[in-house]
Amino acid sequence: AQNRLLIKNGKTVNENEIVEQDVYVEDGIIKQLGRNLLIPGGTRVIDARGKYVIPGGIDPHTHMQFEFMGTTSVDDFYQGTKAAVAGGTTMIIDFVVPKQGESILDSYYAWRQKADDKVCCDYGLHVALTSWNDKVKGEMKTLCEKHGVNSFKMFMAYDFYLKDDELYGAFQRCRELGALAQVHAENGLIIKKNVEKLKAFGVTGPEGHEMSRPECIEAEAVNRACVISKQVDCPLYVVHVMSKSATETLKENRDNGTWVYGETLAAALGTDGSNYKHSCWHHSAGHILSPPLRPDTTTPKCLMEYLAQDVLQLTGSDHCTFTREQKEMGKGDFSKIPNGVNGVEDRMSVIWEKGVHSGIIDPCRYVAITSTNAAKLFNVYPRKGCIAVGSDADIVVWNPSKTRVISSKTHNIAIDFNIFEGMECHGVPEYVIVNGRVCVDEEQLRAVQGHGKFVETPCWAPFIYAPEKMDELTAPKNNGALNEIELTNKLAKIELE
Ligand code: DUC
Ligand code: ZN
Ligand code: ZN
Ligand code: ZN
Repeated sequence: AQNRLLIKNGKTVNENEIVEQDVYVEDGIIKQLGRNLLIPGGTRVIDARGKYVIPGGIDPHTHMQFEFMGTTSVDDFYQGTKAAVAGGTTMIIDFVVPKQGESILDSYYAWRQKADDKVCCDYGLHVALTSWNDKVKGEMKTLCEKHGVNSFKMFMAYDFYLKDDELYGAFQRCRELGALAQVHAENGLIIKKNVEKLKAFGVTGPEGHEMSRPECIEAEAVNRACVISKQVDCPLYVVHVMSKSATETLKENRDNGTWVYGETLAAALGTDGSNYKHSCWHHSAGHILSPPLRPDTTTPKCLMEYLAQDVLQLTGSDHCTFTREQKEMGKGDFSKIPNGVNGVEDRMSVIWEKGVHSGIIDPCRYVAITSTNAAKLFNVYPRKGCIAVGSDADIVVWNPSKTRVISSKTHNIAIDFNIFEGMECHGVPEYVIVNGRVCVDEEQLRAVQGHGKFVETPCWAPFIYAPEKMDELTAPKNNGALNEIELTNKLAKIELE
């Protein structure tokens, strides 16, 4: 009876409550919750006594087999999702990143082709806008209406960044379509200048990376994106918030009426910028991602506290893996070190360790920031992101009293390095159930290539996450944005005077 499963004696955790109850699964769906359930004979029973039964992790930020900075990230959709499952993540949302000028629709199809037959768990897609024109505008509509895409990412750094007027147009289009605008927030223009300056000064090593992109460069871009989104009145999602000042900027804008969500990364919570000073070149280069880890070593704890306070709402991995050899493309020029780190496998453990085990968040908040909030914001809730009757059986039996040590010797990803090397993590995913199938069984990985499928993420998600914003849809409140009512009033006043 592969298709029937009873998880007994555990504590189910949702964002709002912990309940001692059993979970009965049939044909990939949660069918019953409670004690003393009536179950057909031949059902497999998993004993979860003393363990938490949590919704499978949703990683809203990955880059599998991504062509970037002259090379391709090595975890493909098979190995990357296999590793995800090993770590207790049962859905990823990857980024389609079209070449500049390429049709975003064609690029989307290409991503589907890369992923569909390979994925071990369900996946969704965001689409990046690397150019801005009428064709892109038209294809955005098609992606939203026909292909289950509800989020578009704009880079403010890298060669393919959008300029402010283009961001404005893209945000406006997102607003029209009910999609979520996402930004990679760093000031690309200033980074370029800084790289030139540092090189002229003779800085070539990995330490130059963070020096060229300090916190203020991130905070400035967060502010600019917030200001534009407020003027356009569209919801905004800042991916990979990596610093205190960027978070504070985000908070300040939200407090002033900007509709903005913030995601931070397992990397930012589990490690820090002191690694760029490591004597081993490969070690430093291995930690390079953008925005970078921060030299202020109190940052990880601070970001966790921001997650606890709902200043930040979600956690991703930005999983984008390059081997030592690939990183060597930047030997002698830090700006050519491919940007990216691991995280899809270890995110759940790292956040449990740094968040729950260290007493900053409780298991409910843990579920919210690793799963529920992503499900809500990308509109797959309550199908995913909770333990509820009718939901997909994406479930993790989490044993909080076991520990494991993260190591590249035992990890399931394709690189010969792990940014969390040596970290002892309390909390182990003992069973990981993906669409009703036991894919980690007593800690043994049994992921199945092609078991996952593409999951459509329909539009209007941000409005569903924040129902009070529904009003604004029909009658925009004036949050400081220049709107027609405001303008008419102002002009009328001028005429009277
Ligand atoms: N940052 C990274 O470090 N890697 C992939 C893309 C990005 O924005
Ligand atoms: Zn990014
Ligand atoms: Zn070395
Ligand atoms: Zn990314």
